[in-house]
Amino acid sequence: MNILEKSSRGEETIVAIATPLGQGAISLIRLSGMGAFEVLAKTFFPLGKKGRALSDRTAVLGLLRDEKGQQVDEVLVTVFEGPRSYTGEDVAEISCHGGILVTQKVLEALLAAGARAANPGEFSQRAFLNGKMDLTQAEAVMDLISAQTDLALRAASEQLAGVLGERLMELRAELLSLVAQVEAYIDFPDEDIDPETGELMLQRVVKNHQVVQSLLSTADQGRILREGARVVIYGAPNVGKSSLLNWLLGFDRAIVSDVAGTTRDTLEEVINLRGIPLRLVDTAGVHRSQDAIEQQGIERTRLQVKNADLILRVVDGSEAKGAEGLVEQQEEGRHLLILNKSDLGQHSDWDDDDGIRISCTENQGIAALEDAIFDSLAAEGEGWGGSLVAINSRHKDCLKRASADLLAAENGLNPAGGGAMPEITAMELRSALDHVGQIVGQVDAEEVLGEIFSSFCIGK
Ligand SMILES: Nc1nc2c(ncn2[C@@H]2O[C@H](COP(=O)(O)OP(=O)(O)OP(=O)(O)O)[C@@H](O)[C@H]2O)c(=O)[nH]1
Ligand SMILES: [Mg+2]
Repeated sequence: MNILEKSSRGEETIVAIATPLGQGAISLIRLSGMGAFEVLAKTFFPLGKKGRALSDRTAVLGLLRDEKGQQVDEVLVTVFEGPRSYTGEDVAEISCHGGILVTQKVLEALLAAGARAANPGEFSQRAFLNGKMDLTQAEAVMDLISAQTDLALRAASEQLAGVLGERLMELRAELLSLVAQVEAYIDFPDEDIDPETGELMLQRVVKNHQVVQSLLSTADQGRILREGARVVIYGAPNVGKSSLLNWLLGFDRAIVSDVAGTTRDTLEEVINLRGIPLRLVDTAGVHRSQDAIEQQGIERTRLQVKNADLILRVVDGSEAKGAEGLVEQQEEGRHLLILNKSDLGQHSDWDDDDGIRISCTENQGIAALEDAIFDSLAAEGEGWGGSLVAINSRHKDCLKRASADLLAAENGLNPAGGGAMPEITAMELRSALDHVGQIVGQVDAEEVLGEIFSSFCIGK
């Protein structure tokens, strides 16, 4: 059958330029919807043998004409018959020459032929609605596009392959069977859950709660891969903080001098450390200062330290402890002690400290430092090596709610709590089930969908 003759089945057909706007070898324009082939038939005229038919998944060369019959470009068209396509609908991909104007003209011709301009993310939204992918996979498409480092890319491709979705579906299946088990009791109002069964149920709830917790523990890792880890270089004046920033960056970004108080403002640069994006922040040295400008700088340092994923606490290892006059700040979270200026020898005060010994001027210790940063940013017990499940903030929010539901169910089922009311436990488990379902998109909450897909780029 010639696909161009296939009749429309009434779905709105969307069109968008799928490649970035700019000059290039080719641009790709994508059409999707039950009327996609009809729109194509009005605008695309295959070259070559007379009456050449377009067939599924075969590229065909032809001319694209506007509504007046004017030739716009010579293009290559590939059609994908639904449901075997990205969106699950009939899809046509038109490759034209990669000029800004010519691409725009092709788009206009397709719009004039009856297609509508797609909204951001609408192709992926349709793919989700047509069951081609779950929500975590659809989100992974965007992560994949915006990935800046190898590890971020790997995490996104694993999520796109459905690794996270599968874990969540298993969790959901478990919860569903638990709900069924508890609800069976509701049908017999006179019966309480007997202690033995109650104990078994409690164990199952606890097990599922652990799965939720372990997924939640990947949230930081996910944020770090998507947005970069905030690594703040912190310490007294003159210990070599700016030297360390320059050294890790590979060029002289910050001013280095032997005058204490050289850095006054915070300074941020992004580097790729073995696949992890790092937002490295150099700060003003912290000490007691009477200088008003320096005090402002120190205040900024404090704010940076507060929001850090990792603090690199730099000291001059050749000097006695405390000689630097560092005013310690209550440091929360992870930090690494770095003993700089190892080329000048080590003061005996530091002999018992575990810190990483480096010399910025002599290029010593960088590998050990990178190892330590890399390891300390990995999720606890997970590391960066294995499967890279890394949830995003939306997943985290849903999982937190599920976790609270499961905790409530646990308390209800706990014999110490005086026996469970099956109705309440069932309700709590159902709520947990809903929250897990929202992550993969098993619950239809339209606002959630709208919010997710509107952050996509057009044509995706
Ligand atoms: N010998 C030696 N000197 C170093 C080393 N690292 C830095 N220095 C010197 O220490 C001095 C201070 O370095 P900076 O990097 O400006 O120190 P800072 O911690 O940023 O100082 P402030 O910005 O004033 O807080 C400079 O003269 C550097 O050349 C090192 O590993 N060995
Ligand atoms: Mg400095």
